Amino acid sequence: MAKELNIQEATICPSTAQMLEKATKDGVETAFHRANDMKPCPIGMEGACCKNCSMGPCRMSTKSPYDKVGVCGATYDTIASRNFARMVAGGAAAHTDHGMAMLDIFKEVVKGNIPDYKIKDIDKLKYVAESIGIPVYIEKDDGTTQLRDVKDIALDLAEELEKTYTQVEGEIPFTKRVPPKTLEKWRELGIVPRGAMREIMELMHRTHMGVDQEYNNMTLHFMRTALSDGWGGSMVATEVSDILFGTPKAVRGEVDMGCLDEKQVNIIIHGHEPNLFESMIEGVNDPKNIEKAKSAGAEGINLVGMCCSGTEVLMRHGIPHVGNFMSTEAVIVTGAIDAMAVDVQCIKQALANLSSCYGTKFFTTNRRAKIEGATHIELDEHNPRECVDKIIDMAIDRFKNNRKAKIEIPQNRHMSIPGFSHEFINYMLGGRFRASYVPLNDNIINGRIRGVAGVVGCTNPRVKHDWVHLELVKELIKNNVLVVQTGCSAISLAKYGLMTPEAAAKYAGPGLAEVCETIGTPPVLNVGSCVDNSRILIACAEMVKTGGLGDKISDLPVAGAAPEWMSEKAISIGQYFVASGVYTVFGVNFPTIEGTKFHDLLFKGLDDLVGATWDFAKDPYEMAQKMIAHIDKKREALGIQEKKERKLFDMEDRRKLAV
Ligand code: SF4
Ligand code: MSK
Repeated sequence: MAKELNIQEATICPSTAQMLEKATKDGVETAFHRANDMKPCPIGMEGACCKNCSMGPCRMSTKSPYDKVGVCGATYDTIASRNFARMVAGGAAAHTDHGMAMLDIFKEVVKGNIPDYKIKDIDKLKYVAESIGIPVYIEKDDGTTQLRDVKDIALDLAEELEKTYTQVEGEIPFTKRVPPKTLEKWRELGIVPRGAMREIMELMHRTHMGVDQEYNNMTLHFMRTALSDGWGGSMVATEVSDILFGTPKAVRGEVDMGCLDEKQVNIIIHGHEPNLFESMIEGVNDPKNIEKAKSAGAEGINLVGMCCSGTEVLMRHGIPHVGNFMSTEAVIVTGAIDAMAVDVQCIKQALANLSSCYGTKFFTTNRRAKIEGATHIELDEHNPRECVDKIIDMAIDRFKNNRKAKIEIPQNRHMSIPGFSHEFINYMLGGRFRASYVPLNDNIINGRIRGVAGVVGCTNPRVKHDWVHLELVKELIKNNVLVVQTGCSAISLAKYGLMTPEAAAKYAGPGLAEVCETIGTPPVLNVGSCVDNSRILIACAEMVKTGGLGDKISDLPVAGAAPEWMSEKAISIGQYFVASGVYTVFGVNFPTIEGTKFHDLLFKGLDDLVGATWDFAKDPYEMAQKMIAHIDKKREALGIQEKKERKLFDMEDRRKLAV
């Protein structure tokens, strides 16, 4: 019999809790219930089970992992490092395949084969092209310069960026953005990534039975693979999406389930790639579709987002966002959703069944991701409106004919200010003509800002939903650490009001609050979806370039965390941050056993190689303390631990000058 779910222990999100109560009354279950009923396998959780061949599966003892070896003789360190490597491969493949899909669309748009999309941000196109050495201007015979044809720049860019995936030898294009000293270290270690296809293929080969059975060697290669995600596939996804759909700038955008409206046709887009959502925005604003909705008795069409698809358009257009990963089922329980359309990644299979319980139309739209029980309407990038209009029609039909389930919409909605792309942070700090990171670095040097933390990643029913994110971030900003966020974590914080400028006075320490009030920003910045962690890498590179904080990413007083992570993508992200030089702490659980050689390599040994390590803490306060201690250690090493203003050249200095 199913164990009773303690809702107060499951989530702190009032909307999700209200819907879990309703789910109980309605007799339906969610991932919270299933996690409550299913204990995680302790052996798998610690990376101690190998099923890479049919002589196994072989399970090591988690109490004494060196007591036995697998049938082939594989030790715990081999098994755990292979399992970890395969998680990196899975995560990196997801991000890079997403990036490649965006690049495919970009090429077709540039060639004029997709009239629905165009290059929206020419400045971004120029910036990205220049950053990897593609000429943007040509010199004319009379010595003056002229902007090249935009189409030519775009075609050159597409060709160059394709190497991110296919390059067999050499270094992928965005390594040109890596601070030189960090890149030098990678070259010494032999971990500068080639194309992601090559790295992932090699990683899958190495982890096959009987290949790489030396955990140090395995670790070097999964770091290389992770870097091909962070500085490769993910970065391409972000940059190309900005060029096509616009680079985010601060906008107002509401979050939480109160953004649903019983009187309108409610459509949710959930997943990751932004093109489905961008086309849906066009579709719901088409007067023909609005008219159809009105003739069905609705006041209009209410389009909202979830998960990272939602964050993409919250960032670019301020489209309301109704919840993160652990709220995707709860939102269906409202009964108010007429249609949910999904593309790829983080889509729970249970959504199909649950939707049918409430009469919600549930659509898959991507050829790579079908779900049993879902209606598949494939999105053809060349004619996206065909798919989108069909989904809108079916949503209107559900509104009109099948709203039989009792509707209950939690009345919680909160204002947030997302949109902090690297470009907007640059602009916000220095204005249009003096755009730069100098004010950020100066405020870190003078101690008003202690450091910067990236708090990112999923939500997970194995811990109290949203609570670990919220408490960690509150603790960090209270200690004057500026927080940047992506993915589901960003939505957690937006729901508790921390992504508004007013939150600075309420929650931030005095130094951070003063800086936020001066420039008018929240103390917690939403920089985008999970592929947009690449924006944080770019920000780190920019901080190094701006000066005063060392010459490598590993010198910066920064730290990363994924306190409620669940996906392989999170492991890949964590690994590319560590390999880039950012100390990173994970919560929930960590797939290694403390005291083993592989665990020690990840948690200590990597410091000698890349200047950063992994760490683990379940408790948000302990996690914050670890991150702050790391930031302080870096400040100490930089000689900026004592609070001091940047000294201007004063009269006394002048008098000391020998004339
Ligand atoms: Fe067991 Fe070795 Fe096969 Fe893994 S590869 S299942 S450890 S025999
Ligand atoms: S959606 S990977 S649950 S952040 Fe990007 Fe959220 Fe994690 Fe998926």
